[in-house]
Amino acid sequence: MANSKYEYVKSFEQPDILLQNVWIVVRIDGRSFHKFTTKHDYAKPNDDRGLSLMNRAALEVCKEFPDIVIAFGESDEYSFVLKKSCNLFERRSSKISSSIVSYFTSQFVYRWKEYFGDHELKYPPTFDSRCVLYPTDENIKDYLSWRQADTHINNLYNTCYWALVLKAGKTPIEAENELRGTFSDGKNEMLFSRFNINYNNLPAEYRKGSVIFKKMVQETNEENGVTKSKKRLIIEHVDIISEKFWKEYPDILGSK
Ligand code: DGT
Ligand code: MG
Ligand code: MG
Ligand code: MG
Ligand code: MG
Repeated sequence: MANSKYEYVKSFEQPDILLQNVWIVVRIDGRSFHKFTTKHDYAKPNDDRGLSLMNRAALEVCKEFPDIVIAFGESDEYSFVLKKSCNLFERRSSKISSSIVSYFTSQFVYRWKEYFGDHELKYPPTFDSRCVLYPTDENIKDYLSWRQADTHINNLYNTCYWALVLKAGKTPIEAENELRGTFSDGKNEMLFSRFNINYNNLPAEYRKGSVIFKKMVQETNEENGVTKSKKRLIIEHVDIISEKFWKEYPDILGSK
């Protein structure tokens, strides 16, 4: 029914088209995951099932939205970088961020059993999301470096905190007090001398988070033996702060 008397209400909608030709980051983050991870008995400080489920949901998002050139995840958050030329939903901000977070959340719930088995999902989790724009390659690399530096800082702190609480029998307050004002060196030393933990030997996933991107891989057809190079989505726990990564994979930011 065209032109009903109600149609004027459409004009109340505010446009939210994102600027052209800039990187779009959609960052999603678990809502009240302090509570969610506690209620679901996540291992402290890192739960491999939880991290793998986050990675799987993010991988499915990358498959569903091919404009994503790289994604970075840690803890209860994931950042998806959409290419500058992306024209998904005519670059409408809320449509992009809501579609991505909705798909991520449904994948998280849909695949819960694959990672947690009989450990029941007790209530439906929520994730929030937002779009942030970064104009230059430098800006987007700095954004990703910011998240990866955050992963390291939080993981080092959390590893010390939980060693003090779970292994040294400290109360949460005592552990917090002991860590207040300490620097990286002191925390590394504490882990090594008191808990026999060499921080650098902890899994890279805990220290560096997870990076999803498309990589050229050689694949051999089993039937005819022909080898072809194909672009495949992969998850690696690599350093993206140093230039080495960006030099090794120039296509990520260079892709048109
Ligand atoms: P928000 O985001 O403001 O709604 O509140 P939260 O509670 O989600 O806080 P946030 O996002 O700053 O921090 C993530 C929380 O999730 C933090 O309490 C630690 C927890 N978390 C994430 N991954 C793990 C894990 O693998 N194991 C455990 N034990 N906790 C985790
Ligand atoms: Mg959260
Ligand atoms: Mg928060
Ligand atoms: Mg978070
Ligand atoms: Mg519709």
